[in-house]
Amino acid sequence: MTTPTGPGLDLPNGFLMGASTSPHQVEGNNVSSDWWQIEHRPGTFVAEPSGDAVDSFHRWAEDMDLLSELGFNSYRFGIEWARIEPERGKVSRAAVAHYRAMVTGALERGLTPVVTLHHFTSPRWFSELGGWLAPDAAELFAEYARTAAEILEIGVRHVVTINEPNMLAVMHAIRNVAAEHGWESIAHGKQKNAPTGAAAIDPATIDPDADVVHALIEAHRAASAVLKSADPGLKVGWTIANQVYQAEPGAQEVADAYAWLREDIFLEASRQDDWIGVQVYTRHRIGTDGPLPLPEGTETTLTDWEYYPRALGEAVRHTAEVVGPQVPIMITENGIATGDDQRRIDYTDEALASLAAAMRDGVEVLGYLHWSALDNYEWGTYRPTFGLIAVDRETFTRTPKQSARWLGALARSGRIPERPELPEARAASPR
Ligand code: GCO
Repeated sequence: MTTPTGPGLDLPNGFLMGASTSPHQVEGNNVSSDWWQIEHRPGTFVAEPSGDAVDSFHRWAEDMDLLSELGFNSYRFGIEWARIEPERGKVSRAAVAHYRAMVTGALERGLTPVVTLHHFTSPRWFSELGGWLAPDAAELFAEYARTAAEILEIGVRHVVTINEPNMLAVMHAIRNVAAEHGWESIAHGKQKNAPTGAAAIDPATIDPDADVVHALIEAHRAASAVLKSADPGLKVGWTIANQVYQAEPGAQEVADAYAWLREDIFLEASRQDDWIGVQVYTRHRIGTDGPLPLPEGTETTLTDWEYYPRALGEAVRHTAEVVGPQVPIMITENGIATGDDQRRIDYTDEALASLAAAMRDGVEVLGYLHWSALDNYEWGTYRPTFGLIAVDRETFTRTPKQSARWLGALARSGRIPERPELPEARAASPR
């Protein structure tokens, strides 16, 4: 694989280039989690249960070998709370040992671990207590963080407390609406249709649950305090789903109000963190009546999102604007669900060019972790393939795609592409 040519931005020393996964989506058999329960509940809306996923619980070393050999220097993976604490107060020492081995394995392969403590799934017992709305949710999560500190202490520098709290808040609100209609609860904001012919619940039309928003911020703060007291050198943050809300003419106020509970309140809550994760895929245009449908003929991906690579640069710029320059940014998820791997390269090339322009304009970025390392379980279905590496779900054989080699070569080169010809690419200003 030749190093991608053309103009490019030399990356800062220590810039992390790699890929991300999450436990429930890749490990398999997460049987003590609330998601597993939802997947197997009679009449569930979930099209496909996660099952074995891609068996990364057993094959994580192989995953890390591939990422290292491809040229990456970082891997974001998660610790599964439901494995660490399958019953309230009962810590599995075997699970702690398992994740300590993963941290050591990453470090031994030259992969800087970025570790997520909560990635949409919770222990069933926690959800049965009311989840994030349980009276002692923040304390329960902080206690889990205290246990997780035993894993992080052997060499993790960057930890994510909660993945996409803003999506969690939307999911709670959607469950409330589904419950009002007597529908199976919709467990993930990306499930567009309520079950059995009921009217579609479109996440874009549901406001996040404000009580959950505040509970998540409290839980993040409580866990951060525990982690920092366990290891003051730990860099603690969380990852926010950036939807790149673009106001149509005359709709700025509507767009700002729409973005507040869905994104900006979480960005503002990050101003005292060590870093913030940006997770972005596409944009959403907001008109005076709210979110606008995609115009006929818009190119979309396997998740029905608009193909819009420059969302990356726009999300980074917005995050920096709201959070402030004192909190560096890490891209912890960016990618595309597609069966056309060349389109994945096209998308990522343009996305990175928009990132380079933002970095040229002074935004401090710590790294770029692509979603996802592996084709995996996309919350109810295996159809949307985000992976740089394909996985045979019978044999679990891993096969790196051309995009994996292309991005790995970029990682090795220490440069990301610049595309001055792109309409929004900003003039390369001296840093
Ligand atoms: C999310 C999660 C990931 C998804 C990815 C693609 O943002 O929903 O962090 O688990 O799989 O974003 O939808």
